[in-house]
Amino acid sequence: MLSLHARIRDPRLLPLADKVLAGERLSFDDGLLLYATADLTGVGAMAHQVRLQKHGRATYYVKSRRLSYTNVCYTHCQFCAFQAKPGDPRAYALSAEDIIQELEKPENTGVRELHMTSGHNPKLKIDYFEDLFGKIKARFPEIHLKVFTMIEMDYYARISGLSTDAFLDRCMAAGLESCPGGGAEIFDEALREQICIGKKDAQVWLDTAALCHRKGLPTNCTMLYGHIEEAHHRVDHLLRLRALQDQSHAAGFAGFLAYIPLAYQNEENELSATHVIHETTGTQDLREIAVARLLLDNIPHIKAYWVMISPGLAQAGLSYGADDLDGTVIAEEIAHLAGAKSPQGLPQRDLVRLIEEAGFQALERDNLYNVYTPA
Ligand code: V47
Repeated sequence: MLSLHARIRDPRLLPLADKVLAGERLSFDDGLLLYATADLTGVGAMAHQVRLQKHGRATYYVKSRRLSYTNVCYTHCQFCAFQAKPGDPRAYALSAEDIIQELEKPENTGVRELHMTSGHNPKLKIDYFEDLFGKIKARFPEIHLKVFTMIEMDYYARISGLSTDAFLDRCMAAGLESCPGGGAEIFDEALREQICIGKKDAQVWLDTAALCHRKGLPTNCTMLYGHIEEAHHRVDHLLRLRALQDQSHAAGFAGFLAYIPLAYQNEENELSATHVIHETTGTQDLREIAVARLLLDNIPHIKAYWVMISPGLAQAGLSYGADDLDGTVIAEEIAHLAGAKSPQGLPQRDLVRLIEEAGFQALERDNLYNVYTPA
């Protein structure tokens, strides 16, 4: 097999390859170079090297049901096609009974994770969430509850008149087990003001994630890319995640389990109505996965999110640093309402085929990356 150095064509990447092989951390400027170079396969080769060191050929997926308990949202994110303002005929909020009825449908048999992110609906307070989590866990104790972006958590704690700490204690006692990585968007303050005016700032997202970690609640993290941001915004975002993960690890907590680059879906939203923004391309998507694997040296799992970049490209992403295809992702709405062309869910057999045909080992996992052995 060719050595790593032999697979790199841009000589500027060679010192980075040295660092990768020595297990040394990459810098902000290294990150800029990873975005600037035309040598995508060189970047991919470095990311793949790290992926093989950390995970070998193991590739994870989970049987996941997506669900949003409400689409009513008082925050104004220009990139979002999901939100409904009160009075909108599409506006809804689901009860625990509605969600249980949904989960009882045959297509949800075997689901191991309920992943819920939603709008910011001022009518829903702590008692709603206690009722929701308590009833869902009572009916489906085997389903892991992964709920709230950091921004949702901050919002619902505030309108419940509680500190985030107290809100979290009550949600965890009712059954909350981990949190998805959404709501991070892009941390740069000026850019955030342009794509999600009025949304809580980066520090709120980071502080809330830090609090979750300190309470032993694992979370994921994301970055929304492919809109009006530039490479330096992305490097800044990734390094802020890395710094927080350092802190959480130093304090003895697992912190972020996975990072997911979210490719901007450019339909039916205000951002695309006011800017010319093209769909992300294959090289952009593969580079995001690879750069994440290289810069986020302390976050164990990198997902190739097939919903936003297509199953075929996510499969290629497994050779560019990703070790996780997310999962079956039944009934996803946020990306699909914004124009995602991927299927509304992939059967387990298709995920396994994607992974195995790319030469990797398919492992069904739970939310904490425990692997299920086939019966
Ligand atoms: O918070 C909204 C983003 C997030 C668009 O933790 C958009 O395992 C692209 O958080 N184009 C929800 N993205 C999705 C999410 C997620 C996805 C997969 C795995 C995990 C995980 C989390 O989607 C939102 C927002 O950041 N989003 N609109 C859009 N037009």
